[in-house]
Parts: sequence; C-alpha cells; structure tokens
Amino acid sequence: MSTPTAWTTPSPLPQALQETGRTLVVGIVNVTPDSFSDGGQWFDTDVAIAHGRHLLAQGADIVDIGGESTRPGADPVTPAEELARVLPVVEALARDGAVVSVDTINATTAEAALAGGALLVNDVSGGLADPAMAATVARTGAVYILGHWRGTPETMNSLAVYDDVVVDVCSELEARVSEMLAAGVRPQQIVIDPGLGFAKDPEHNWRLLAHLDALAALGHPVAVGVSRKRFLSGVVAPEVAAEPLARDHATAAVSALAAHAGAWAVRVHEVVGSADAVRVAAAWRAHR
Ligand code: PMM
Repeated sequence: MSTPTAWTTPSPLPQALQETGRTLVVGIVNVTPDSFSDGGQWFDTDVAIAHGRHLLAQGADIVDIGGESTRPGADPVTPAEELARVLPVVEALARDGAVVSVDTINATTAEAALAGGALLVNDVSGGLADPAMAATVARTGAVYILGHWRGTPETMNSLAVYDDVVVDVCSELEARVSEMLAAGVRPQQIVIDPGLGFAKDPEHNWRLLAHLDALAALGHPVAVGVSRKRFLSGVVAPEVAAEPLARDHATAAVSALAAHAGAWAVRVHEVVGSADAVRVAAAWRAHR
C-alpha cells in the first residue's frame, strides 16, 4: 500500500488503547489440547491464566482467549466444553484489568465471556457458523472481529477458489458486515479480518496481505492473523519450515508491514517481536 490509511478505533474499548497511536498487539491464549501451533501448551486453566499475564507483561494490548481449534481435523468441542475452558481464563484476566477478547464462533460462548468481562468477540466465521451471533453482538454492544471464511474447517480447503481473491474477500466481508448492521450492530463495533489460512492458499494469503488497503477501504479497522501459519513456511529456512515456532520472526516481519499498511491489530502467539515491530512502524510513520 502506498499511503497508510488512518484507521478508526472500534468502540467500546478503553481510552488508553485508542491513544497508543499504533497498531495493537493481540496475544493469543489457546486453551485447547490441539491447536496447530501451540497444541496443548496452555490447556490447564492456571497455566493459561499465567500465560495470558505473561503476554500482557511482554507488551500485548489485548489477550485473545480461545477454547476451540478451527484447524481441519480438530476434535469438535461442544459450546459448553468450550465455555468451561475459556470462562475462568477470561474472568481472571479481566479481573486483572486486561482487555480480553474471546475467540469463538458460538454466540452462547461469546455472551457468557462478555458477561465474564471480555470486551471483544473474535469470530473467525464472521457470523456464518452461528446465526445467533449477530443478535448477540447487537444486544451486547461488544467489539466484534468479523473474519472471512468459507464453508467449515472440514470443507474450507476445497473452497479456496477465487476470481480475484482481494475483490472476492472484500465483497464477501461487505456482505457479512451488512448482515451484522441489519441485525442492529453499530458500524463502530466492527473490525474486519481477511481470515488468512481460512479457505485460502498461500498465494491468496500473500495477495490479501499485500492489499490490506483494499480491506481498509471498506471503512472498518482491519485485524490480521498470520501468526505461525503454514504459508509462512515458504519464507523461512527450509530446515525448520515445518516447525510452527520457527515462523515467529517471519510473523514479526509481517506485523511490521501490516502496521505500516495501517492494520488496527495483529494477532500473535509470540508478543515481543510484534510489539517491537508495530513500534518500529509507528516510529517510521511519525518521521514521514
Ligand atoms: N486465526 C486463527 C484463530 N483465530 N482470529 C482472527 N481474528 N484471525 C485469524 O486469522 C485467526 C483467528 C487460527 O490460528 P490459531 O490456531 O493459531 O489460533
């Protein structure tokens, strides 16, 4: 993108976040036994809470708590089980004063997490997985990260077919946004996310990253989730490319570029590299 796009700040979020003048860093806490990148590491409630605190101490602005892996082949989880995993972690971190997001495609989990102190709902399905999500977001007034996806985790790989991935993802996101607005969600609540890796092949992911300005032109803040994703293996040393943790430096590089392109937030497992990266981008921008 040639000129950085000014981003609006979704509401309601604490004033301190709105005043950083830079891209925000969202630290990931997957309370799951089977995530592709950190499977099982933070599955225990106390360990997950401690990990969230650690990410915040390292510079995360927001912590995103998830209890269900959306990886193809992951074990299905009932909303009740998902909630049992995430709620104590959400409550503990919110009680600490952290800005907490809940990563869920289920409206019941979203609602309970919001009641437990979460301020954002991060829905990779953009409301497609649960028809009740739109009304829940409208009623609660939460900030809503609306991700692009197609099909289900089982079918999404076969649905990575686009005429022009940037045009198609933008128009599908716009359709989801319209449906949210029709359900009573306020425009200021909505953040959009290209859903990298969800019904996308590596070429699609890179094209979307290189055209974040087209997403920003839809008029909502843009969140980007590349952390440790498989498509990054194409740019890291081949000997370690299969290892998700070896993708953290590439992740931080994308964070710098996404921040420079005006992304509102980057969602990452390893916070330090991206916390530095978004500050580098802010310093760069400030000296233009
Ligand atoms: N990707 C995953 C999970 N949640 N949320 C947003 N907003 N954007 C993403 O790209 C995204 C997400 C899958 O990755 P993980 O299993 O490492 O969390």
